Amino acid sequence: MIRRPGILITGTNGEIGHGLISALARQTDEHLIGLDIEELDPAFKEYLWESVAGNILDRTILDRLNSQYEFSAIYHLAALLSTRAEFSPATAHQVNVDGTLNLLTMAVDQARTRGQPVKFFFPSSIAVYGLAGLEEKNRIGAISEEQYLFPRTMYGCNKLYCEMLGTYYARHYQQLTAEAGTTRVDFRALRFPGLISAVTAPSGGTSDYAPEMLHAAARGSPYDCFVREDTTMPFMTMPDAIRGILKLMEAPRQSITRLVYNIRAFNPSAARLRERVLADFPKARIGFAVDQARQAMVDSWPSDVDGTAAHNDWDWQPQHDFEAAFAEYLIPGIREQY
Ligand code: AKB
Repeated sequence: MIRRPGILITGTNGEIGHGLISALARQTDEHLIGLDIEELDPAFKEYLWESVAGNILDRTILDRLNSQYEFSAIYHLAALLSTRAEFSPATAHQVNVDGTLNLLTMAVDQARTRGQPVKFFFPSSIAVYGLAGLEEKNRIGAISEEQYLFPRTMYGCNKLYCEMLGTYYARHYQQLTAEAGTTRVDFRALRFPGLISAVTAPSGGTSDYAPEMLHAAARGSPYDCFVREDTTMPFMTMPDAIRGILKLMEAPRQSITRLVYNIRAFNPSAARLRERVLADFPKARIGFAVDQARQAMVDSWPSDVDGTAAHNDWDWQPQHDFEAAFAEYLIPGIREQY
C-alpha cells in the first residue's frame, strides 16, 4: 500500500495542540494526523484527516501510523507538565522521554524511507533552567540558552534531555556507519515561557497561576494565587506561541544557528498580573495563598530569558507585549467565552 503524505501532531487535545492544528490547517494542504491520549474535542475534528486516540508509548499505534503515512513533519506536543510530573515522576519520564524517543525513532525511519529529512518540532520549556534560589534569580536577570541548565523538576530534566536527544538524532545519529553525516531529523525546539490562552485553561503546569487568575476573574470565581506577589517569570500569549512554532519551522535551515531557542514576550510579577486583571474585572476576588513547593519551582526558573538568537536568526518578534496581550487578545477573547 502506498503511504499517504501528511503531518503528524501529538498532544492535539492540549492547549498548544488546539491552537496549532487550526493554524496549520489554514496554511497547508497536507493531511494533518492527530494523536492524543484522549478522544479529540469534536470542535477540532474538522482540521484533521485522521484523529487517533491512543498512547505515544503504544508501539502498535505508532507502527500503524508509520506504515500508513509518509510524514514530512512531526510536531510532538504530548507531555506531562511540571506540577503533575512531580506527583508521578516515573510516569512523567515515560511519557516525556520514552514517548519523545519513540517519535524521534519514527522520524528517523520515515526519513530513511522518504529519502529526505523529517522536520521535528519539540516544545521545550524554561523549566530546563535551575537557579539556586531567589537571590540568584534576582541577581542574574535574563539568561541565555547555555546558562544554568540544572533543572530541579522531573519535567525540566525530561525537557533538557529530550533537547539533547533531538540534537543527537539531528547531528550525530549513525556516526559510526557509512551514513555518518546524513541529516535524518531536522530537529527544532523552542523553550517556551508560561503560556496564556484566552480560550483554554491549562492543567498540571506551575505557570498556571497567570491563566488561572484571569479565567477565574472572568468567570466571577474567587482565586488564590499559589505564588508570592513578587514572583516574576516570562509569559507569552498562545497565539504568539503558535506563531513562534510556525515561524521557526518555516525558517530556512541555513539561517538557523542553533537547534534550541529561547523566545520571550513579557515578564510581569504576580502582583502586576493581578493589578492588570483587576483593571478589567474590578470585582474580581484575587488573593495569595502560597504553595511553598510550587513557589520553589518557580523560584528556580529565570525571571526572564534572552531571546536574541531567535530574533537575529529567524526574526522573532512577539505580537503581544504585556499591554497588547490583555487589551487586544486576552480580555476580548475571554469576554466572549464567559
Ligand atoms: C509548566 O508550568 O509546567 C509549563 C512550562 C513552564 O513549561 N507551563
